[in-house]
Amino acid sequence: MAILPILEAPDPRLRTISTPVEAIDDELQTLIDDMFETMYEAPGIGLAAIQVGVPKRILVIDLQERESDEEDAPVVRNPMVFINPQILEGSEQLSIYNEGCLSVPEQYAEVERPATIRASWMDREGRIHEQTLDGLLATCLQHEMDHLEGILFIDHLSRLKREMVLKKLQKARRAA
Ligand code: GNR
Ligand code: NI
Repeated sequence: MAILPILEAPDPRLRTISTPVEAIDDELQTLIDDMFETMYEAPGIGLAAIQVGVPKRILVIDLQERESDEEDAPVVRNPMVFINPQILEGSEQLSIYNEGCLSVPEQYAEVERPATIRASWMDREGRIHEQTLDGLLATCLQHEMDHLEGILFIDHLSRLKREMVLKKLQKARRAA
């Protein structure tokens, strides 16, 4: 297991269009394990392979939600792997979420996306899934799938807002 370095904007590698996975082999299993370790350590709720420099259509997601609404309730892990995911349908109804991205660290902005999606994907055993997703999982999967096309959440903002976020990111870096 290894924690991999996460690429950050404006790294041009984040603009790569990732290619489909052809075979699920040991090398891929190791990459998936490393992606989970990297995501949990960051910490984040999702990670696309391109964020660690691998242009393949692989995502890991774990919303790490609390068992109850109590502030100190234990967090439950529910690791999900999405290989070659597809969105088959998106609802007309949209939902707004204050999104962040490990590749745009500590910057947040509201993004509007379909509230419910029908998606298909392969898991790490190569089993095919097709499910209707909503809530944070639907938002997160759409955010991760954008990474596969070289798209960042800031691309959904107005040019003015996007440039403000990128400026703040540069400023935070200079201060670090
Ligand atoms: O950790 C993350 N949080 C998050 C919050 C709202 C919407 C999307 C996300 S994904 C992000 C991790 C990340 O950058 N994945 O690509
Ligand atoms: Ni992201």
